[in-house]
Amino acid sequence: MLVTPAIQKEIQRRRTFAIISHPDAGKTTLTEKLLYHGGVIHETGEVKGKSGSKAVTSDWMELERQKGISITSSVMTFDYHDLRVNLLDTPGHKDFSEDTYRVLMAVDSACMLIDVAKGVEERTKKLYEVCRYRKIPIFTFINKLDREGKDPLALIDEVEKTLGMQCYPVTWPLGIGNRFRGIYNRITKEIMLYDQRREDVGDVTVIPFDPETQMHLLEDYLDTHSAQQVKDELELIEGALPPFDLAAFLSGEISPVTFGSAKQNFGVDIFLNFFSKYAPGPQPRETRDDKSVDPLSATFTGFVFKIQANMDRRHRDRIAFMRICSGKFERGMKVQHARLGRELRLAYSNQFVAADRETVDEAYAGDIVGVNDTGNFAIGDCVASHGTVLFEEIPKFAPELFAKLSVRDALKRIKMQEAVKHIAEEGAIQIIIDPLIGSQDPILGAVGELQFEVLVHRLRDEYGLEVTLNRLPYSVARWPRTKDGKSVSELKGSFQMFRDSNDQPVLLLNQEWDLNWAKRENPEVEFHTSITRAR
Ligand SMILES: Nc1nc2c(ncn2[C@@H]2O[C@H](COP(=O)(O)OP(=O)(O)OP(=O)(O)O)[C@@H](O)[C@H]2O)c(=O)[nH]1
Ligand SMILES: [Mg+2]
Repeated sequence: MLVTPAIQKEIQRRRTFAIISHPDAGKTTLTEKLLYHGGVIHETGEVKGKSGSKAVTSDWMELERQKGISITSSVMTFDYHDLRVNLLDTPGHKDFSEDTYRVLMAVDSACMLIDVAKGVEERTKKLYEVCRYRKIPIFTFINKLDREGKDPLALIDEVEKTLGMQCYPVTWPLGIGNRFRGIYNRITKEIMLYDQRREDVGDVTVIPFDPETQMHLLEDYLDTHSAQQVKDELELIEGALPPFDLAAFLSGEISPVTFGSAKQNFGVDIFLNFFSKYAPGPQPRETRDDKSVDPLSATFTGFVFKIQANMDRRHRDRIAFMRICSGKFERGMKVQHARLGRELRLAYSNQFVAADRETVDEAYAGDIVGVNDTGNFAIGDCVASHGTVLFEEIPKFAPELFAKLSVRDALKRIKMQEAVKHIAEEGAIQIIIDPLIGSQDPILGAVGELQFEVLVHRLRDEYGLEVTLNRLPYSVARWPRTKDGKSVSELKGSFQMFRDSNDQPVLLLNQEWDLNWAKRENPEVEFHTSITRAR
């Protein structure tokens, strides 16, 4: 059964997307400018701003502000014309990439940022591969045009060759760095003139421009060399490019490219307008039994892709971020929780702009709602208003760094254990227990160094705990399983077994070499890099 036409209309106006890239390309800066255009904020804070300037909205966590990098993904909802946009700003640093990968499970499209001077960087490449694998359509935004960088044609060529994806330039830059004079919008056949001194973002001079007959106009705005270069470039792309192929975009084969400067809020509105015209609405979701859930289905379904503790520290809250996959969400509704196998009432639900929240009474497929949680939800959990639904599993990375924590004030040990458990539920660190020692002194596993740094900082900042981290020599974690998926708690070859937070046996080893040995000794056992949270 499908939803009513009114609900259908709501679902179809949802656009949910993530901004992804290598660190520092300008994702958070672009996010801010998009929020500005969406009317959510009226003044944009400078990233890594000087003291006194307004802090960035989507980097709301204390440590993000100190370091000037994004540590955790952040959800922002705003209206733009007829659309309800759910935007997810993701961290670029590889130590937080698990968070970014999870976000990519929850979106229908992505905007990939490229720094004009740096081109396609390593993390961007990895994230692109995830999008490609999941067939997520990708917009490309080439950022920092106000700085010197690569020639646009060379960049397009680099994107096409390194990523193996075709580009469709929607706009074209007129000059770069000191010679940056504006952007030509190929769709509307207009030039937007760039003036760094302009007071208001709306203060942009727009002139109609037809490259077929008006190339001479370029000389009015650009120096002779740049004018000639742009002429040559435009002749080339106008002659060689077929019209925009929407189907090829939606299947992830071609990417529309816009140029701009997020910092100067230039070219951002062109991207947003193009996005609102072509970004796909909520897409069907695959389930574990190879079925597909139609977003317009009358049954409400959703899954949790992110958990965040202490967004509101005073209340020590815990928010489970849920992507709605089908139907309509109503606050207070009862849902079937697949992992727990029981009914649950979703009593408190919020919609977010970074850390600011508003109670939400209704939401629709495509939306992301933050449900206040008292411990019922784990990442990957699925809910449905009727029956049981299990969506694809969310990948979990094997930790590669291990440590133990000690707290200076011995009386605060219990408090520390609770705090660590709280933060571990977000999925950034994993708790592993040595059965001989017990749960009072756990081993912590992380994928990257920065996660440990964040943990120590948050324990101090959010819980008032001064802790010391003592690194352990392990570097490999594997979950031993039989061929038919049952856990194995004893291995041949005198290996010590640990237990994870779901009480599953896990093997910790110092190096890959030890793993090879374990495999040789136990040929009938499979050594998994991760297991699902669901028991
Ligand atoms: N000149 C110039 N600087 C920019 C532009 N966009 C962003 N920046 C600067 O680049 C730096 C990084 O910007 P962020 O927005 O924090 O980058 P990010 O991609 O969110 O970084 P992570 O979240 O840590 O991966 C900041 O100093 C910004 O001010 C731009 O268009 N021009
Ligand atoms: Mg950022």
